[in-house]
Amino acid sequence: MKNSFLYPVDTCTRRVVDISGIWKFKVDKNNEGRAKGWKDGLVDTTLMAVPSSYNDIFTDKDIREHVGDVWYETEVFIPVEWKNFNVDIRFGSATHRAVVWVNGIEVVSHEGGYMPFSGRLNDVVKFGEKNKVVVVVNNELDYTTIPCGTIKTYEDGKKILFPFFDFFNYSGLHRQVKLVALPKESVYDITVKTDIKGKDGVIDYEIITTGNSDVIIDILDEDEKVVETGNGKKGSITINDVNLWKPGNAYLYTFNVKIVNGDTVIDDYPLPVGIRTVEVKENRILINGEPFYFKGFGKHEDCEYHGRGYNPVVNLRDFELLNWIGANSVRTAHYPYAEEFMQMADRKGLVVIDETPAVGMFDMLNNFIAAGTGAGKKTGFFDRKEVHTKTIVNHKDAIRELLLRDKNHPCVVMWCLANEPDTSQDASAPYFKQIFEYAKTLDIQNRPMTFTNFLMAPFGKCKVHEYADVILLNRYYGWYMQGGPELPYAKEIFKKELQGWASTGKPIIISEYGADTMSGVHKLPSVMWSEEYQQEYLNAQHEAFDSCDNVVGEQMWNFADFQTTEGIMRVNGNKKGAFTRTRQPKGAAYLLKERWNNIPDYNYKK
Ligand code: GCB
Repeated sequence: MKNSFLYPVDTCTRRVVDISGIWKFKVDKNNEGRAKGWKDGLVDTTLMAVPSSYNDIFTDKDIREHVGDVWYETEVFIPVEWKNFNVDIRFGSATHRAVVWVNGIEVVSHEGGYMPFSGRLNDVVKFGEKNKVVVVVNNELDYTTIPCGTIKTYEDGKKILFPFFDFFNYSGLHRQVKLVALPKESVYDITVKTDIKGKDGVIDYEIITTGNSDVIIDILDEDEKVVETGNGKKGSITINDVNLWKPGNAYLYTFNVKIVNGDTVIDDYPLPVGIRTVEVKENRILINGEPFYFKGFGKHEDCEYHGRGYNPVVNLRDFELLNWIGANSVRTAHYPYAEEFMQMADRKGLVVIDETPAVGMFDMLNNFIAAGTGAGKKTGFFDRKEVHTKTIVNHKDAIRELLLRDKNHPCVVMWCLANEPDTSQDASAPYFKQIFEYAKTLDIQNRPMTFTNFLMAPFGKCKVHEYADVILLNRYYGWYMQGGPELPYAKEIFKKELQGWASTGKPIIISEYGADTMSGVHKLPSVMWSEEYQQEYLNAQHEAFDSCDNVVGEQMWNFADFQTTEGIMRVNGNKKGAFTRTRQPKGAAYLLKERWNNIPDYNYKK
């Protein structure tokens, strides 16, 4: 069996040791490490923090912008008493791909930068001794990878990466690395689906184990009292007088699975479960049967020095700010976030639209060059053959892994399968027909599935929206178009487009709207980039949303300022944050707080 996607936890049958920390590090400047056997051990190394992006730690621009392989090494002690366990090394993520060797032997490789993966160590480690772990991480992107980008190679061999997306291509070991000791017969996967029947809650479940011993289940409440029990690998358990998982008011039960042989416990795994329902009914999204209104942000995993590396302090600060501002939801733009983020969202009752890393399915670079030089015509991402043969395979893998990892989180109420693909192209339709059909087979909870539509495929031009259960719009009327003195007209144009989308009868969420704003720049009367303009812009957008009954949510872009590739459109990053990169409020944060405190979670639009 491959990777179990269950989050590693210590129980009476399992052991987890976090081996993150300071590791040895080496940038493979001449791309020679694989041929020269660096897998056996690195020489002339420097130091690196794990987890973190490696980009913003050094003062050397060549390392920050490095395209290709970087190498990591550490030593791990494997206790003798683990001989009777299955011993795995588990990476929370490696962006965008990695190969792992232990004592010179390959134990696992993984494609895709935002998912956990693990390799089995039993046959390659010395028990009771130290063992050498070497990892190569590669950050190259092309038209077939998820996300997408392209590389330009200069004559001297230097590679420059051009991501087809608007965030810095942070790379490295971004999440914790752990050793996991599992019993030989263990719980491999759990899938739950919850329902509400009057005052009771129902959990339908399916469990996969690696053996044939009996399985029993205890359902514990938040006081750790057993409230229900069950047995068998598949079944249904009813909880009387259930406490529901509600936005802003989460209640989590523990679905505790034990593999037993008589009185002996072979394995023990606790899964947090929240009882809630999600459905789309006409132009509304119902959570626990009531029409929900999404208030919040598109976010990023981004902060100074750590880059995209998981940082528990920033994670907690972000939850504090989301609570302060009255947000009830976020979209994990533009990739799956750390498992610890999802766990916190479950605990805090934050509603999540969970996004794959399928971003950049738009031929930005070629179209930009064509526009600048007048040469050539628009090239279409979906006109490329390899997109329909290779990209689609990687895209499906990314969806499959995301659903495996996040399927049981009560916070996840919707799957966003791609951000701003070029759906103005005819050739995008058959591609996404396949993507949606595939994704629909994976979620037994049958949650709504969608993608974000971009402004170059407006109503009437988009070829893909029919497959989406909910329309997600990223719109910048008043910023990228009709900005400054045209703002009053921008609003009216937006209202008109919304009426078009409303005619589909589907619910609409404005999944991005925002204006770049330099914190501390004030101007009366306003000009673009000033704090005053950001607030006027937001008021205009909100008026448009309130004019359309089908709009059931607003997620401002972005929660905080974030780092991007350098260029003439960005001043040390994207500045559309309601908060600065160091998580302090701009004036707009107070405006949003005021508005969102006056919008109820439920039944905003009757
Ligand atoms: C978008 C993208 C997002 C960008 C944003 C912007 O539509 O989805 O990644 O950062 O626009 O600020 O331009």
